[in-house]
Order: sequence, then C-alpha cells, then structure tokens
Amino acid sequence: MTQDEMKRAAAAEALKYVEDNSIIGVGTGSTANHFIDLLAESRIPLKGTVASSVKTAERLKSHGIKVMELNQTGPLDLYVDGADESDAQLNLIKGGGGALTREKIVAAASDVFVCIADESKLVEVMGEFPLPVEVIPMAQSYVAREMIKLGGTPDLRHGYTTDNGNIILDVSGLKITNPVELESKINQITGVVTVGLFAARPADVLILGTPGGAKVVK
Ligand code: ABF
Repeated sequence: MTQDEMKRAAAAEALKYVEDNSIIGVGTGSTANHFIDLLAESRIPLKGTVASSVKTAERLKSHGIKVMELNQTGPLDLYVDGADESDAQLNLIKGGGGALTREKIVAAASDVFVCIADESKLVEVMGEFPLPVEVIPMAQSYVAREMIKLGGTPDLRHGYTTDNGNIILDVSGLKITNPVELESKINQITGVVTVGLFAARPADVLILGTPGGAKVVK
C-alpha cells in the first residue's frame, strides 16, 4: 500500500462514525480530502457540514454537499480531520497547513473528534514535526523569545499569512512529554492566538491507515 492508499483507508473507516442527518465538521489536508470524496460517494444524508478552511468548503460544495457557518449550527456531532503528529494518548500536533485556529474552534465545538492519518503520524513523543503557533504580527519577536525560553527554535513561516491576518512561527526542537501543560503555557503568552497542540481537547478516536488496512486506536 502506498502512503496515499493508507490515508484513503483511514478516511474510509471514518465514514462509520457519520450518522444520518447529522452536522459534521470537516478538516483540511490530503487525508481529509479523501474523506470528503468518500463522503460524497457514500451518499449518507447530512443536515450539513462546517469546513475548517476555504479549500475544504470548496471541495465539499463541488460535490454538492451543504456547507454551513459554525454560528448557525450549534454543537457539531462529529469532526473528522487529519494531523501532523499524534501520540498514543491522541494528543495531536496540527497546523502544518496553517488552518490551526479554525481547526481548534471546530474541534472544540464537536462532540466527537475522529482523527485520520497514515501510520507514520503516530509517534512516541511529539515534537519532531515543528509546532505551529499562530501569532499577532506585532508580537512576533516577543513570542519567539518566549519559545526559546521553552526550549524551542522558532522559525517564521515566510510569505504566509493566516486567514485571520496573522503570522505562524514553526517551533522545532521541542520534546513534548507533557502536551497539556505545554499547550496551556503557550496559550498564556500574550500575542499567541493559537498553538497547534490539541491536548486539552485531544482526538477521541484515531484511525491509522496501515499496510494491513485501517486500524482504530482509542
Ligand atoms: C490538517 O492537515 C492539519 O492540521 C495538518 O497540518 C494537515 C495534515 O495533512 P495531511 O492529511 O495531508 O497529512 O489536518
């Protein structure tokens, strides 16, 4: 199986969590794209979806799937999205695609969060993938210095502005052994909008695509 086939296998397994006439959050990235395509093929009737990015909204609409604003929907029944890394407790690093703030909002508003990925995303200790942090532009240098104090090496994502008009610092060199504590510490730094650590609200289910097919990690 190729890596892409493993992503598709994970996405196919996630369809089992989609209930008829529910409202679901849909994420961004190559694995989420497989989910969108398979969701369309499945013809599961939905009340609607909430997209974690403009690209995802466009893909959903191109399949004729209804896209709604989160402020219209109330709580979401389910959120399906990919990740950049996961540990065995289903804490995640997300935001490699830059949509971490919207992704965190959708995750917070969802009853069940199903993360889909190929097996390479499961790691023992997170931090090999640089941790994305969305920052108000004026606070770039201040937040970068605070990241260094936490043991990280911040790198500005050059030429990139988030949907919210902010910058992203990608912080490498962190060994994330206590994700809940680190998420809380980074959230408290003035000028930080969102950190791409999903630990206070981790995934509820992790589905990994493996050469042997989809494997559900709980
Ligand atoms: C989003 O897409 C992000 O949080 C993460 O950065 C990325 C994962 O992409 P892929 O599925 O292409 O590996 O979910």
